[in-house]
Amino acid sequence: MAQLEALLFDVDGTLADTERDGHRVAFNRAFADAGLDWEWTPEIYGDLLEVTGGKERIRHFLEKYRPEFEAPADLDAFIAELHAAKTGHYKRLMEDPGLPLRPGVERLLREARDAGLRLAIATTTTPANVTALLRNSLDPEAEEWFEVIAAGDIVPAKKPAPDIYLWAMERMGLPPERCMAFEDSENGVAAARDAGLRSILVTVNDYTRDHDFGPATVVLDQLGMPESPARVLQGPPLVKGQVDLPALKAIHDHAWG
Ligand code: XBP
Ligand code: MG
Repeated sequence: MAQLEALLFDVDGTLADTERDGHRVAFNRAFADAGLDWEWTPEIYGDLLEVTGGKERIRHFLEKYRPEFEAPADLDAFIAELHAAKTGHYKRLMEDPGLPLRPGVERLLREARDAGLRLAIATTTTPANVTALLRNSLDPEAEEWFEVIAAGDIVPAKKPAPDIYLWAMERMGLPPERCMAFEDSENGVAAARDAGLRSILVTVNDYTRDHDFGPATVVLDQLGMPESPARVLQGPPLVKGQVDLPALKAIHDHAWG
């Protein structure tokens, strides 16, 4: 039986519900600062989320929603500058008003650390965003909880490509059968699956509830807390209504048989 050694966490939508009230607001503030009349409503943003990566998302928006936009000669530089401004707004939003972690995330991270499980991040988002969320919503030293923080442009292709998961496992010197991925979206599940991970736990959110999570081992509405049990939407039942260490082992065993 494959021994579970490491938990690899996606960030946006998984550790916290960062998209609608975090990233989306930061994008709109950067657009306003640049004098652009681009307003990403929650609905438009939900559609744009099919493309991972903020710079890639801006380019996708122009192609799909603003084909008439007279792009500057160096569009890459224009997008990069806009995205850097957005990242600045996101950092400030994580500081004030801040954004809470999803239910059960801090509980599970602390339990896993205390039990000696290795922790890593595997995310499409910009590294500075991971720092801002972890420091403000978890612990000022929380980055040190993670052996590897694999984020953003560190790899050539973003999710659904498997690159970010392969990079994280390579840095940890671990094979897929000793790792479990925590995700929120079909892009993330596809990335984990194509990196060879079979042990995949999904917690859905309002943007991803209707995604196709076929390859996931278990799909939940949240990780669960004693006062608010998790609901299993797909996969084996949880004994205690929350994802705790025994549940992680059962899920991993279910995935690897
Ligand atoms: C989510 C993403 C990111 C964020 C925006 O990443 O696709 O692009 O939406 O962050 P994940 P950036 O779910 O893998 O954590 O603007 O920094 O890309
Ligand atoms: Mg995500």
